[in-house]
Amino acid sequence: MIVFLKKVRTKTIFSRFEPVKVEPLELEYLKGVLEDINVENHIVDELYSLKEPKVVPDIVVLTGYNVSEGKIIEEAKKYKENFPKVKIIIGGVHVQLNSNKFHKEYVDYVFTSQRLNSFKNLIESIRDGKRKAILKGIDSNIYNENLKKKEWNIGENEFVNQQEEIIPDRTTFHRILNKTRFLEKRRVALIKGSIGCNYKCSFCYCKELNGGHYIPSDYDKIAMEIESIDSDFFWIVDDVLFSNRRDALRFIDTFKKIKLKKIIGYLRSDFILENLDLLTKLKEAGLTEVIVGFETNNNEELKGYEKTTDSLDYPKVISSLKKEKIDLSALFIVNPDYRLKDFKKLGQFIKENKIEVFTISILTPIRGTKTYELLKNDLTTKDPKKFDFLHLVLPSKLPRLLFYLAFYGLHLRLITSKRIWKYILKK
Ligand code: B12
Repeated sequence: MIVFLKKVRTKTIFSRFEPVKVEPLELEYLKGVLEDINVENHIVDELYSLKEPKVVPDIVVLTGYNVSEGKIIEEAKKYKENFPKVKIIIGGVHVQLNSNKFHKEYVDYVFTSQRLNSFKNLIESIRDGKRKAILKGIDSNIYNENLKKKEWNIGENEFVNQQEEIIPDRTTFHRILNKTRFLEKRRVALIKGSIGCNYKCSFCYCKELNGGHYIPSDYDKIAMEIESIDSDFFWIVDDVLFSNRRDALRFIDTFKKIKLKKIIGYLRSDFILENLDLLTKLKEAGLTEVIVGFETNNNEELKGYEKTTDSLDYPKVISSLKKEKIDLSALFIVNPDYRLKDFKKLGQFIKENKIEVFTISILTPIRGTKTYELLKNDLTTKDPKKFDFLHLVLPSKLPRLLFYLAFYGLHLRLITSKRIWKYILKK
């Protein structure tokens, strides 16, 4: 049996510059599952020119983010036309909460669950010719003898309630290692520790995943995984690296015991402020860069986002990170309601606090979130490709052209950043 594991990517304005280029870790997890049960498999990813071999696949697994929704469906159709006997499986974070968009005649299975053991069970049942009509966490397109046609059977909801003992297969990573980057930082591996998120920001998609069930990281497991990978930087992509002081202390304890590693991770500003005394120890334990979702310097907007942070704390957070020489990537959101004075206020904040590296997103309701439910009737487009955080998908107060000018104008400061220049020169 031969399985293709394919990440369907869509070029966005962001990905054209490719400031961040990393391994398709979700496919490496699926590869890990297949290697364990001795199933031949091939990762296909055009970003790294990993082409599919010239063989007939028995199963094609497709994954991709919201922007690739249309492209995933097109790919499924193309594969089914080229190889009529192939089974098409679709999964991944976008699919998990938007399964009905993929209920097409040329698709066979759609994963609403992220449980890797369910993936293993499905592959084994296809391989062994066992037909299970309805599987937990999987919608299946099955032939109905009475109706004489295929119909979609919706699988029961399924959540992951404890860490699964599955290790990603990093052969692909080691092939593409020298092409990976996080801005000026080269040779960057991804690490996933926790599942879901235990904060409740209204715009965020991640907290909705896994049915809202949060499973914390096991730092010993992460450290062991990191020690087995040949890389210079390790980006732990969990929504928050630590949600409380105890977690941070456990992290310091674990990472002090292993050879120093350079870690990039997400932290909240309130956590940093409440634990300023730990920053030196965190730096010594390997924390090299933190990504902080500040979102906005306007407390009214923060309240609307249910972010539960206070923008008056932000300057202290930024200066404390600088003092410890921990790099910062600051994340901001601009609202389509913004007038020129709001853009100016944000620009001033970035300048006054000397923020060297930042990204600014245009508030984009992602299907599956609370913000989406609130604003879905106001959307000006339904084209998935436009939901890349860099397009207006809601009506703006300013004329659109002026909005975009102000939005891109805010980014001009980035050309004064040493880190950005390092990235450009290295590229
Ligand atoms: C790193 C990252 C990236 C990297 C790419 C990472 C990669 N793996 O290739 C970069 C920086 C390039 C990127 C870009 C974008 N990203 Co991004 N990214 C992330 C981030 C931080 C981590 C993703 C990751 O690699 N996780 C590690 C893997 C292993 O975890 P996982 O995907 O959850 O997979 C697990 C399970 O879900 C399951 N699983 C996954 N796939 C499948 C498939 C099957 C069949 C099965 C059974 C199971 C399964 O198994 C895995 C192991 O547990 C997430 C936020 C987050 N904290 O998760 C956002 C996130 C995935 N990105 C998002 C978005 C929107 C984008 C962009 C479109 C926009 C943008 N400006 O960021 C672009 C466009 C990319 C493109 N051209 O297609 C959204 C996706 C929303 C959605 N509905 O699709 C997220 C959730 C952020 C958010 N809160 O909105 N991203």
